[in-house]
Order: sequence, then C-alpha cells, then structure tokens
Amino acid sequence: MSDVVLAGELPFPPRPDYLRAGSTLASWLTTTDHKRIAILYALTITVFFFMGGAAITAVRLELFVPNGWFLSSDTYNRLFSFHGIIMVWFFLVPSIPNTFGNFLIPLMIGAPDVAFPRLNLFSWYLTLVGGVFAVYTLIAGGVDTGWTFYTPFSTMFSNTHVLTAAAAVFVVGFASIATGVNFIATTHMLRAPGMTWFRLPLFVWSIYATSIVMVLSTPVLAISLMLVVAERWLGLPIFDPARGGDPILFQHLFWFYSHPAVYIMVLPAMGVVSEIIPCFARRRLFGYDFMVYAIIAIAGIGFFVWGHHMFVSGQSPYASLIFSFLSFVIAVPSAIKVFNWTASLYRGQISFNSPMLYALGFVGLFTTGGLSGLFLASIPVDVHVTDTYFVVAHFHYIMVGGSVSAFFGALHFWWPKITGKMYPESWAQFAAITMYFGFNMTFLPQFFAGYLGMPRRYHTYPAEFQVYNVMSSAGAAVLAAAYLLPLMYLTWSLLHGKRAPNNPWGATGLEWTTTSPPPPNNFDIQPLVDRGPYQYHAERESAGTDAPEVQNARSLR
Ligand code: HEM
Ligand SMILES: [Cu+2]
Repeated sequence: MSDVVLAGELPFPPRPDYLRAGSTLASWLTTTDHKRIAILYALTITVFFFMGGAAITAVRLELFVPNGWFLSSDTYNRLFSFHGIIMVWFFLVPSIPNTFGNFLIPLMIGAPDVAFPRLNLFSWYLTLVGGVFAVYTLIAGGVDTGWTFYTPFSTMFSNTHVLTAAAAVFVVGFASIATGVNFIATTHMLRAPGMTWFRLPLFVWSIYATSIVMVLSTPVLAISLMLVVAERWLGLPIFDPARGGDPILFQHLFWFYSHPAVYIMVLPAMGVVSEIIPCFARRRLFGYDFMVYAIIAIAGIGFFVWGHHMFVSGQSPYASLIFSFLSFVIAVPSAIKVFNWTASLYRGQISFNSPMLYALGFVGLFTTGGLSGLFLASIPVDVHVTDTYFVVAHFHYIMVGGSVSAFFGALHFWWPKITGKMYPESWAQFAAITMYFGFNMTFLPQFFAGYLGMPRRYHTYPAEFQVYNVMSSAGAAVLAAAYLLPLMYLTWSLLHGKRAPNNPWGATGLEWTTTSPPPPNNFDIQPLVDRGPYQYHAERESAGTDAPEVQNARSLR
C-alpha cells in the first residue's frame, strides 16, 4: 500500500468484481452495492415465483375434471387467493424494477450506485418482512378473499387470515415506495456528464415512469388495506352499509392503485423489450421520442381508468361511460409502442438469439392482451364477460405472456453482464419456444371458455367446458416445465459456462462498456456520454473497424 498510483499512469491493478468483493454471508446481508441488492432480490422473487406457481398448479389440476377431485372448495379459494397475492405483489411488481432496475440503472446512466444505497438495502428487508407475513398466512391456513380483498367479504364474512395477508401487502408496498423514490432520485441526480434526458435508454425511462406511478399510487393501496383492517379488527364502520359505510368505496380505492399497478408491471417490461429489439435487429430504435412520450402518457392516463374494473359494480352509468372512453384512449400509446417496435425490425439484420425470442414473444402476447382489453373497455361486452375466464385470459396475456416473457428476456440479455458467464444458447432458445407454446396452450382456450360463459374462481363447472380446461391444464404443465429449464441451465452456466466478454451482443448501452461482471463501483473511469443509446446504424456503417466484441456478436448470429 506504499506506492501511490496516479490515475491514467499505469494500467489499473486487477480488482475483484462485485461478486468476489467479499464472500461472507454478512458481506451480502449488509451490502449497499446496488448490484448485490439486485441479486438478493432475484433470489427472493425466484422463491416467490415458484411458491405462487405451486399454488396455481394445484388449481389447474383440480380443474381437470368438471366436479373437482382433490380440493375442497375452501382450499381451492385459498390457493387461488394465495397465488394472486404472491404473484402480483411479491413477484410481478418487484420483478423487473427491483432486480434489473437495481442492477442496471446506475450502470446505464454512468453512476457508481443508486442515490440512497442504504434505503435500497432496507427496502429488500421490508420485502422479506412482507414475505414472512405472506408465508405465515399460508401456514396458518390461508386467506380466501382473492388478491383484491373485496369488501364486504374481506371485512365481514371471511373467516380466514385477512389481517396477516393485508399486513404482507402493506409492508411490501412500502418496499415498493422506497425503491421508487430511490430510482427517481438516482435518475435525476446521478446521470453521467452528457447523459441528457433524451439520451437515456428507454429502459431507464420506463423504470423512471414506473417509479413515479409507484410513489403516487402505492400509498392509496396502503390506506385501503388499513381501512379493511380498521373495520375488520377494530370494528370501525367504513364499508358496512348498515352503519353508513360504502362497500363500493373499497373498489374505488383498490383500483385507483391497482389499475396503475398493472402498468407498474408492464412498463418495465416494455423498457426491456426496447433494449433488446434494436440490439438484435442492429437498427436504431424507431421513433425514440415517441416512445418516451408514450411511456409518459401510459403512466399518466393509467391513473384515470380505474373505473373500468367497476362497470358491473353499480357505479353511475355516466362514470362508466367516461371510464370506457379513457380506457380506449390509453390503448393509443400502447399501440404506438407496438408499432415502433415493429418498425424497428423493418429491414433489420435480425438474429433470433434467446433474448430476442422472448422480446418478440412479448410483442405478440402483449398485443393480444391489449386487444382483448379493448373488448373489455367496451361496456356491453364487459358486462357479458366480466368475472369470466375471458378476463383471466386478458390479464394473463399481458402480465404473464408480456411481463414474465420480458423478465426472461432481460435475464438472458444481461446474464453475461451480471454473472460473467455465458449460457448454452440452444437450451435457452428451446426454453423460450416451449414457454411460448405452453403459454398459448394454457391461456388461449380461456378466452373461449370465458366468452361461452365459464365464470372465474369456481372449482366446479358444467361438463361442456371440460375440453377448454383440459387444454389449459395440459398447457400449464408444459409452461411449468419451461419455467424450470432456465433454472437448470443458468445454474449450470455459473459452474461450467464460458467466460462472458464485456459486450457479447455488440450492444451500444453504457452498461456494456464496463467489465463483466462489473467492479464494485461500476466504472474505473467516469464515463462521458456524447450520443443517444441506440447507435447501431453508426456501428454498421463503420463495419470492418468494429471492436472485437462486435465481431464476436456477429459470429454468434
Ligand atoms: C389497452 C389497454 C387495456 C385495457 C383497455 C384494459 C381493460 C381492462 C378492463 C376493462 C378490465 C376489467 C374487466 C372486468 O373485470 O370485467 C381489465 C381487467 C384486468 N386487466 Fe386490463 N386492460 C388493458 C391493459 C392491461 C394491462 C397492460 C394489464 C397488466 C399489465 C392489465 C391487467 C388487468 C388485470 C390484472 C385485470 C383483472 C383484474 C381482476 O379482476 O382480477 N390490463 N382490463
Ligand atoms: Cu384496469
């Protein structure tokens, strides 16, 4: 430690990357490195994902036959409720922001860490505390209100563990607020010199917009759940109409959060896809500015459409009309995005690496989900199919077909950067394709079953619906197997995978200019930014003088 090295004079001494900078358990549990916190989140939400998945596997098995065969109706209700609560709040909401957002935002904007590293770690602990409440709820016997906690059932009639389930969601909500505040501050304060707002990668824009929605809407969820607890536990008359309360009030409060929340789940996925498509089409992203405005529009209008979940609740028909109209309006920015992704492919040199397969899968499935949303936004159609499997198919197309596909796309795209290892590409492609088929086989029949009148949340049904349910359950088995594959070959890659170069795909984002895996403080030299994020065309024009990484990407194609 005696000799002083001046920056720039000598090559930097080899330093451990963030994964090897301290390997004790304590060094992980007290870390403030955003990259390590991202890994902690990744492990946590993987556990939640498989817990929520196990619950719904039982549900799908039960629905194999019309009259049920191994679950009581009570257990059935508890299983689908647990599934919804875990998947929405413990997987989908934190999935992309807390793992990839955490890992990538500082790297993408050229910062050493997020703005509040300790708050970041605290928010992970809050997620754990919420998870403990959720698991306790399950062990204690479960909850049967569905993920929506509708009153008066949740306040007056259910005799399951509503209080601890509400506590779980309440606590994890604070984790989400803390993370949102952190990302907003990071994006405002820590951008590298030259990283102007309109040079931000769209992934950063999408996480930024998501964070604003999180910070503004999550408190409303927290308040609604507190009110449920206040009525159920303390007996305060809030929703009980016999004592001057209003059960519909709960639905307004709940959907005021939960409609924006569906964009918390899908905007980050849109961000991921906007990074992957230009890279594997070797094209500039078409209409960058419009994409930014579309993100802002979706985040903004998302606050004004909650009443489309309440067309059959008895709200004023005038309210329904306006909510219906606004729901059609919000489809416009979503359609712009789909159009621009498609246009970015036009005349591209497309390579179908696994991240790209997931991204293309996202575009197709998200579009199907969005189009079915237009059916639901139309009041007469909605009245016909509300509370049927049509709605179940609609939101699973967007949230599972869309967001979960994008999550896997992100996982494969940034895996080399995160772990420093390459995975077996043909396995990855096989998993992506299997997932796509398994998904469609599971959820496409549900549109038909729902349209023909099969209600959701029932554990028995008339025999005429069996064919759809058998298809759906068989598809679910394929899907489950496809989800297990990455767990296996990615673990394999950690042990036996080839070393990843810094930029295996020849991508143009800042995160690819540092080592794989990155050093603890991300960049050895403060990056300077002098261009936008998707300069693939520039790179194509200078072919021949390509950096080695770029040639590497070509040979992968
Ligand atoms: C074009 C945009 C969209 C429109 C017009 C739309 C419209 C609707 C409507 C009207 C309903 C209520 C159906 C009913 O209960 O009768 C609904 C349900 C739902 N939508 Fe969408 N949607 C859109 C996009 C999305 C997105 C992007 C997501 C998620 C990321 C999503 C997630 C959901 C969920 C979770 C439900 C069901 C909630 C429940 O009852 O459990 N939707 N959608
Ligand atoms: Cu909605």
